[in-house]
Amino acid sequence: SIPLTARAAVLVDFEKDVVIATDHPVRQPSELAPGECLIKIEYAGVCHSDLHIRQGGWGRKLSLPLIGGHEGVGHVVAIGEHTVDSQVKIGDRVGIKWIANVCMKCEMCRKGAESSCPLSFQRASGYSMDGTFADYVVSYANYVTPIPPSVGSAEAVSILCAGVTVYKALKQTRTIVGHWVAISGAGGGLGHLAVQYAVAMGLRVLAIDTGEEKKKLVQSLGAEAWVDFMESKDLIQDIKDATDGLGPHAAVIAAGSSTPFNQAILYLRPLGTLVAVGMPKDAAMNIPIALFIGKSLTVVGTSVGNRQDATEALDLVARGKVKCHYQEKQLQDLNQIYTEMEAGRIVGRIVLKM
Ligand code: 8ID
Ligand code: ZN
Repeated sequence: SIPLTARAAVLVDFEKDVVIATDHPVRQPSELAPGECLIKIEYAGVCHSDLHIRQGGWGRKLSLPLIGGHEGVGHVVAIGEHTVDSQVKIGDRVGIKWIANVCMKCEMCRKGAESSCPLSFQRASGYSMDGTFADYVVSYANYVTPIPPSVGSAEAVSILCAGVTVYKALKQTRTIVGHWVAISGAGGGLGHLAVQYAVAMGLRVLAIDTGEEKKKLVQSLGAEAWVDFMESKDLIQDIKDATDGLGPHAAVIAAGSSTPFNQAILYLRPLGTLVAVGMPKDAAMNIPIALFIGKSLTVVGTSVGNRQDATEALDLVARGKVKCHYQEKQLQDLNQIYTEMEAGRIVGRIVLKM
């Protein structure tokens, strides 16, 4: 049976910690609209985007109170009456992604660019609707992601944002086997998964981040070269030196700061591609136009991925090519986790066991 209230981490004020409520109302099965489903969350991953949102960094027009979180795995416990052609049934284990739902009808959706569906921006988990930092979450029966039976929920959860995002980003690097790709933010949640997807794609990885622990992690995951952005005296030269003197063929920037974007323009090999993933607030890319043209660079922005990208990203986990390195915490630790994340002290990902 579904309880009337349960736990949820509620953002009520951008200036304050989130409130860990124990008596948050749970939408009852009879209250679900057609197409909606109720999911009992087992694990929720903590993404830096949640922190940007929590701090009001992506705008303060969001309607509060808001429950954050957009990586979730749990079981379907109810489906709205009159839901047609539901892709899931009660008891199924499914994942919740950043995009909670799209229209499936517009030009972008028809092209598979679901993250660019104008509707999807109104239906983002933990942003424009309540997200996964709760025992129970309402989502959409035809948009949740089935989790492969062989993948544990804790291993799967961060693939639903971090994994799918970097997998899709790497697909847009215009690289082939043997090319160098720089992963900036390589020791973080997105970055450490990017290193593994890149290796699985046959790319040579140059990892950029800071600190011994992150260095050890990315090297264990197959990064061939490492540059510490805090210690390097000449980051551009060090990166070029590590990649045949010419610089990497592509760079995936998965750090929430503008500096690494601007550096990539300088160190990329001619004909190189910069794939922008990190979303620092109020930041702009500084691209010297003559250099951009002279090197014939490409700059690509990318936002999460579509349902097929999510399925493929999970499949690579099921096949043992990619493994999320996570630390398990509790919902009540969320404020402390945000403090650690802000300080850049988290290696890999943090997942909350609900
Ligand atoms: O769809 C998208 N585009 C998408 C999806 C999900 C997340 C974008 N994001 C964005 C987040 O909003 C955030 O801005 O990607 C960024 C990274 O998210 P994350 O992986 O969840 O953050 P993290 O775990 O804190 O890792 C960030 C890493 O970047 C390093 C830090 O040391 C940390 O390990 N870093 C920083 I901050 N500055 C750096 C620099 N100058 C840097 N690494 C290299 N060079
Ligand atoms: Zn995310």
